[in-house]
Amino acid sequence: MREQLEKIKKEALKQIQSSEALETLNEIRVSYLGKKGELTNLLKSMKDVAPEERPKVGQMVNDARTAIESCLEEAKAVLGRKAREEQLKKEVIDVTLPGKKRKTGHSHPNTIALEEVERIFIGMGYEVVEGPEVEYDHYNFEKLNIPKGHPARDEQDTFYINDRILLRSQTSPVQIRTMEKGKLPIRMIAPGRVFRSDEVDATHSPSFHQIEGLVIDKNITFADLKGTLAEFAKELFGPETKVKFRPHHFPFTEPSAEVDVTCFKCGGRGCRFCKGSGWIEILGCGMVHPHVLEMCGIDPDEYSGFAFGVGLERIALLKYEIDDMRLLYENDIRFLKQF
Ligand code: 2NM
Repeated sequence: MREQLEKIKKEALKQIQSSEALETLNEIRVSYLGKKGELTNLLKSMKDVAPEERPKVGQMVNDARTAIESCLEEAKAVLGRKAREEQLKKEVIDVTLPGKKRKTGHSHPNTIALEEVERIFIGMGYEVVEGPEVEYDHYNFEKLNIPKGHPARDEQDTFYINDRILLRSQTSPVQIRTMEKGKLPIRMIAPGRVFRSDEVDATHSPSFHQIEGLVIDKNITFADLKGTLAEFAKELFGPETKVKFRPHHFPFTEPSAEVDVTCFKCGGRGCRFCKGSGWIEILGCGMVHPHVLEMCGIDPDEYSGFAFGVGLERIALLKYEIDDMRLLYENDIRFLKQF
């Protein structure tokens, strides 16, 4: 029995020391110390050992067991360390290598211009309000003082979805919806996409963007409109910029005006950019028509207000000296990256 035990122990230690994987160690543990393992089997034959010998033999079996166990533990630790070292070697990172360049996108000139305009008006206490692109005829025309049969309806060809619903041709319906809500005073801009059935060329597109502004309060006058737009022009085109108001007509404002700014290229002396005139037209504006206020439930004897509208693409083209609007819709990254 003693010899048998020595043999088992020697064989086990040899196997453990030559094993190269953690799984093999586990198999070895089972084959010697498991329920049907060799050492366990040997222990079962204790009944054949003379009673006076049993404590001694028992001690020997236990010693063998301890020896195998500690050998297993040690081998496990060695193999574990080796595996970890190998993994670390495999995962080594050379921090001196150059990083991978990620291609980033770029803000569209329209977006840059819009954010600039929003920044200016938010600075003057305005709110930015958005509304639906698919509108009722009622909000796009009727409540803007453009009834059926009015010549202004033919001036801009509108996309109709049915006889009541259309693609908005301006963002003023957003102002109408805001006035209707009845919360006064109002200081807002309404930026957004608008639609007109225009042929595509260097300055036209069937879908472009507008920013319309609206202020309604007690005692708002044309002087407030002039001061506001003069300030806007200075912030947008530079502190030397001057504005000029030319009488105009819109059905929804009275009086109405178109606004020119001094050419920011030549400062007003006249150049190729402003076609020699020194002035560039940028927006339309006016005092909100009393009838429009009335239709929105606002008493024109108590409140007055001004409104204006600018084309976003027009500002982007001017500011970034782009000579063809179509470039704004092609999304060629080589073009976009320049702004
Ligand atoms: C413009 C020019 C003049 C305008 C008017 C209104 C409203 F809803 F208050 F009546 N919103 N926007 C307006 C006035 C728009 O665009 C060239």
